[in-house]
Amino acid sequence: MAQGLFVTLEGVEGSGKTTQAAALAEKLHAQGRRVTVTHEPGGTRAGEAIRSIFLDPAISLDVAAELMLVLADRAQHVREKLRPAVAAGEIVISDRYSDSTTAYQGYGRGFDLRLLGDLNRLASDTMMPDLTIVLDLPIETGLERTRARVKGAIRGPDRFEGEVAEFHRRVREGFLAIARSEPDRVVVIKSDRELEAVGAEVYGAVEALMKRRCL
Ligand code: Z5A
Repeated sequence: MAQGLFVTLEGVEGSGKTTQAAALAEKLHAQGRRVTVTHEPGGTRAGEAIRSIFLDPAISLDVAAELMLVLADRAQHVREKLRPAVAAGEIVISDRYSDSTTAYQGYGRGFDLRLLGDLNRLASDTMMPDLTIVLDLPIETGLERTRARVKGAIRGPDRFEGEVAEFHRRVREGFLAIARSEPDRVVVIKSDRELEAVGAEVYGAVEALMKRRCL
């Protein structure tokens, strides 16, 4: 059976990853393709349990413990879900993956980037995305979008939504630095635009990859 594809969506919060992952999956489904949409942290039963601790600001977590949780989540996600689905020929779309660890725990929290590279390789079993799309926008726009959502919801801000603007700025810069260092894998798409315009570019990037792979 032909190998599938592994596509990740990355970016600061409120950049539109979840919305664009769903829209992309719908377009691919409509073509009769087999698609799995998943996310980190989460995506497996163990991952969802980890996610609830990871995001809960009422649970005190040292930054090293935060890092270990997200790596444990990825180790399970890769082996239980991502690798089997790609091996079965599916197009797998993950809302966040290892670049989020580099951006949040590396650029945001200050962990050594080389150490994170080693830990990411261990957790991901060296599984890298075929394509990563970084949805980029000013952090103020992303935070406004998520604050509007928090206002209308029962829950308050999660661990990261409560961080200072400077943290989110470093994270955004981290994603852009990753894109500069790996231009063959990572595409940056401006996401402070109409949903449909962003969606068309996201689909265009995936379509170009499918053509290159003759899928
Ligand atoms: N994290 C980490 O630290 N290390 C790691 O290794 C990993 C993760 C894997 C997960 O939070 C947190 O975990 C994340 C990093 C950390 N925290 N932060 N920050 P999450 O999964 O709960 O949330 P998120 O990943 O940050 O996603 P989000 O806040 O839900 O944002 P999004 O998925 O990018 O955006 P969205 O949900 O599609 O859209 C947000 C709102 O904007 C929504 O109301 C949309 O309708 C609206 N939207 C979307 N696009 C548009 C456009 N184009 N125009 C107008 N409005 C729009």
